[in-house]
Amino acid sequence: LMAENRIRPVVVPDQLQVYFIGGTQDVGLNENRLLSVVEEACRGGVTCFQFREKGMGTLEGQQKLELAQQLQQICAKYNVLYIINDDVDLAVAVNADGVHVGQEDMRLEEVRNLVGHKAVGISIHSIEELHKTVVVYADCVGVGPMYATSSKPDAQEPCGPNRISELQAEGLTLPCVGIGGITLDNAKPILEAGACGVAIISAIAHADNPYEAAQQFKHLVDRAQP
Ligand code: TZP
Ligand code: MG
Repeated sequence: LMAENRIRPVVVPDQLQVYFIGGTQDVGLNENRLLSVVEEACRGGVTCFQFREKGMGTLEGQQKLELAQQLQQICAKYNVLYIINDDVDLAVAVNADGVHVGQEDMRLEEVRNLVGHKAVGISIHSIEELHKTVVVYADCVGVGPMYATSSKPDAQEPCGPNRISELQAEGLTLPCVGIGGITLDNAKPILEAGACGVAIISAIAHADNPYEAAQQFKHLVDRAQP
C-alpha cells in the first residue's frame, strides 16, 4: 500500500492537547525519576508522551530499549499516545504509536516506509522548512521554539505563536503543536494561533508536582478550545 493511500489520519488533534516530552537528561540522568515523572504526568492528564533521549550521559542500546519498553507500558496503561524521538528502529522495536523526526534526521519518506501506519511527526520552524517538507508522509507537526528554551542547546531563535498561523496560511493543514519555553502563563496564545496542543519538557519535568502541572495544562487546553 502506498503511503499516500493509507487511511488517515492516525493522529487526532485531541491526542496532541498536552504533549509531554522527556528523557533522562531532563531529570538528572535518573531513569527511575523519569519513570515516575512520566507516570505522574500521565495520571495528571497528558495526552501524548515523547521519549526523547538525547545528549551527554544519556542511555543507549539495551538500556535505552528497556527504558523505552517501561515507558511504553506506562503510556498504554493511561491510554497516552507514545512517540519515540528520532530512533525509528526503537519505535518499531517497542511498538510505539509513532516517531518524531526533525529536518536534519531521516527523510520522511524513509521514515514512513519503515513505520507503516504509525504516526509520523515532523518539526517545522519556518515557511522555508514547510516548503522543503513532503507533508504527505507526516501526520502531525511540532512548531518552535515558540519562546526561549533551556531544554534544547541547539534550538533555533524563538519564532512566537504567530508562526503557527503563518504556516497554516501557507497551506499547512496537519495538526500542530507549539513547542519551546511553554508555561501555564504563555500557552494560551499558541492555542489561539491555531495549535491543537502544546509540547512541553521543563514545565512538567521540572515542576515540583508534575501531576498537578500536567493537570493544569490539560485544563488550560480544554478551556481554550471552542
Ligand atoms: N524542540 C524545540 S524547543 C525544544 C525542543 C525539543 C525544547 C522544549 O523544552 P521546554 O523545556 O518545554 O522549553
Ligand atoms: Mg531529531
